[in-house]
Amino acid sequence: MKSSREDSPAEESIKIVLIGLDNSGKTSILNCLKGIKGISAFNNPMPTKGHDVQQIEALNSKYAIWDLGGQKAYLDDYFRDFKKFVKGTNKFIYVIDIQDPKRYDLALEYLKRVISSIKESKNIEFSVFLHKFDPDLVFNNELNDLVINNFILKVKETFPPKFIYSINKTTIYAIFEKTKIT
Ligand SMILES: Nc1nc2c(ncn2[C@@H]2O[C@H](COP(=O)(O)OP(=O)(O)O)[C@@H](O)[C@H]2O)c(=O)[nH]1
Ligand SMILES: [Mg+2]
Repeated sequence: MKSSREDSPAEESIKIVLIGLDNSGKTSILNCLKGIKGISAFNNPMPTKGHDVQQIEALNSKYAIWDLGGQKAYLDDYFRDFKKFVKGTNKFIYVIDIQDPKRYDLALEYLKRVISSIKESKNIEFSVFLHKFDPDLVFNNELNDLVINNFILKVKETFPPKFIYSINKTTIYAIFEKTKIT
């Protein structure tokens, strides 16, 4: 869904782009940032169609947060016209559902495409959110420290040398907790 404000974003707002596979938690993160925590935890948000832009004001700064719906059809569209997302962007946040190891490889594949689409652009911060890292996360055969550490290695290998980025564990089941791990 396109927000009507998209066409006239405040010049001075900080542009953040949230991108990642569908169901990774982008819209929920955005809702938390907007202060409507809880709603997304109890109701499944509708999958985002296309992209949505929300304006948020916090700590005397204005933010324009672009939420790129992650369904395959849209992701492929984004790469056709990626300049639109890169233009004026201060920060990219790539969101990965840590609880979905079956789609780790797909998430890495898209991460690679995102990185190669923006690598020419200077001064864009880049964060990876290993999301749904809930406080009560239960480990099992498919999901455990070893699996996650291997995955983190693969995430790191996806970035070219000298590319500056951070990897963080995030969850909506805390007061938006973000722990920097690299
Ligand atoms: N366990 C858990 N579920 C989450 C978290 N964040 C979002 N979800 C759930 O993941 C699903 C997909 O979230 P959504 O925000 O629609 O993902 P999007 O497609 O990337 O926008 C929803 O059912 C959310 O309630 C989280 O931190 N932990
Ligand atoms: Mg969404």
